[in-house]
Amino acid sequence: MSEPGGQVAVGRRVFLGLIGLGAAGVVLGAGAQQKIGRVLGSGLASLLPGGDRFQIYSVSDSFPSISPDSYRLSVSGLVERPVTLTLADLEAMPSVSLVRTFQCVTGWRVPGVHWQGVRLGDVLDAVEVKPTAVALAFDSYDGVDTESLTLDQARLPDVIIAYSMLGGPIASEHGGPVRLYVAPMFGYKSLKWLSAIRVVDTVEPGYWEQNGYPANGWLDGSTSPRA
Ligand SMILES: Nc1nc2c(c(=O)[nH]1)N[C@H]1C(S)=C(S)[C@@H](COP(=O)(O)O)O[C@H]1N2
Ligand SMILES: [Mo]
Repeated sequence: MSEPGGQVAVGRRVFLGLIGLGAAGVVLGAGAQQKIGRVLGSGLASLLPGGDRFQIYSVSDSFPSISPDSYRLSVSGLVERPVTLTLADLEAMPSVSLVRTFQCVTGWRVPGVHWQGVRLGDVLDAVEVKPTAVALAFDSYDGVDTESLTLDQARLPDVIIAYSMLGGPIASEHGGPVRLYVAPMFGYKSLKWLSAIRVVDTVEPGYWEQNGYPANGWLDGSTSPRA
């Protein structure tokens, strides 16, 4: 069904899980809801069986299946020492654990989710960000979704490159083996199947931002660059 680095086709049953979503919006107005509907309509969202009640999102019509051994994270751009990190490289760095409520902007939430990973700030320190850098642009192995953070946001202690979620390795459908977890912001900032971090000189609005979500997606509703 899947090979390392390959794509898993998502079946019709999963796609049909999208239908519950239209009624779920609570935070954004009708205009934004329509835009989001269009976004999700071109992809899928689903409630998969299991007790955690996460909805599995992918804006592409399939999702990547990446083996832990073949996983690579490229860190490049305005840095002194660009690197390509393996999962083992990440696991060898100091780790942080978080337990937080995960919140999608459409209204569903999952309390008490355990996460483990590496502070994004620690990775930035390791590659040495150049003085002209302002923001980060993130890419996904799905080839479609992208995200952004300002450097200040990226250095918050609860913004992590996660390799563990829900008490174990991150499942493929949740963006494993490695995803972003931006704890102080809504779920769309937590890019799955993280492939690359580019250090850039301007905020590049990500996929969801181009479709109506605020770039600064703080859980308290603030849309200012700072919390
Ligand atoms: N690559 C990728 N990352 C993504 C998304 C996506 O569609 N593709 N959806 C985002 C949204 S809107 C949410 S709420 C969370 C959902 O995480 P889950 O799919 O693990 O439940 O992933 C975020 N990261
Ligand atoms: Mo979301």
